[in-house]
Amino acid sequence: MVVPSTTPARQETVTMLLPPPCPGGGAIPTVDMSAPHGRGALSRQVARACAEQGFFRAVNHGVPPAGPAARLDAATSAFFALAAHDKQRAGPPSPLGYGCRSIGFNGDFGELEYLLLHANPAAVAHRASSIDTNDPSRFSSVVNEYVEAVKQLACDILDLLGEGLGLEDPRLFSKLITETDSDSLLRINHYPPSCTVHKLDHDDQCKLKGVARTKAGNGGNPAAGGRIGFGEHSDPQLLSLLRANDVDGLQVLLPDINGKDVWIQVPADSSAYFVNVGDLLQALTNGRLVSVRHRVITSACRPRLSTIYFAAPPLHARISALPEMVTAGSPPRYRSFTWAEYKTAMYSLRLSHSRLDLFHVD
Ligand code: GA4
Repeated sequence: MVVPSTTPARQETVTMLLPPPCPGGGAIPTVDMSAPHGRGALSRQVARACAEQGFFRAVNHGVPPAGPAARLDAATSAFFALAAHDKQRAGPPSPLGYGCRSIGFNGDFGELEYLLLHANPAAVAHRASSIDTNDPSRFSSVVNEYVEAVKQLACDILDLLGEGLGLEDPRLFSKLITETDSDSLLRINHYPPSCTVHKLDHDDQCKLKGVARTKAGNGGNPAAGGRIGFGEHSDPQLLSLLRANDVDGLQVLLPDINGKDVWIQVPADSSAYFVNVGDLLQALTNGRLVSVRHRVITSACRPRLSTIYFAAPPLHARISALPEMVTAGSPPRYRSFTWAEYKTAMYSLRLSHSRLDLFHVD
């Protein structure tokens, strides 16, 4: 038994106090990317979902489930099934690489293990030899193929957003992520089964000295809100595209009909992509689009596997409100910053910090 330290004990208390999430199917917009009512209607729908919820479920998105996505799931599942010491060859995350429980550099923890990769092919090739020692080039090509497919979908969504918002250059957002030096990431999260019976297996798996554990957790008791897989946060980048297996866990913070923010449970759908607006889109649109807060609470007896593509600009990209988004009644809300500057701020802060507030014009 590992002796718990103070941080997770506090996390556990928080978990126990979480109000139960609302069942969410109805509150989450679903966007049919096959444009059954034409491109104009689709672009308006995408822009509306990103402005009102900062989140939507994309269906009929054109990324085939059996191709790159299935190959990536097989490769990453094989990696997570390795013994702890084999996985630790690809860690610790600094910030990229393999991580177990520890998130970021400032004392955040979650009940998960993960791979965090730069989405650019040279970086993937560099990292692959510590992830798949038998066939690193196969691992690289599986990741690169997936990144190409999901990046295409991200570009389509960003172009629709540009059109829906009536930007002078509707492709402005997508151009930021197609630059060769774009700083996009791919994250694969593996949440172990959360019911009591499986919990000790995962404690053994991590074997990280000094990493705090809860004595008994809350046993994945859904009435107590489950355990925190990945704590509350917004994504810092432009847009995130998440795909997961059929195990629930994702929750988003959305306003109810009275405007009060409530946690909504996102029903699992392995055939869909879940799209999050990130902090940078909120800044570029001067707050018209909202960066949604979300978290993962695990309570299932099956592992949850999720893959998230974080679409980001190059480090030197300057982020300031687009002229179309600034009016006399809506002056610039945030001061201009580069993505590199924003990243420095984000790595110095806890996961749940509303970091865009630091750039708010008073
Ligand atoms: C949240 C979104 C992405 O998962 C991530 C995370 C990053 C990390 O895990 O290294 C951060 C977090 C995320 C924001 C605040 C900092 C940095 C952990 C953390 C505490 C990869 C990202 O880009 O920002």
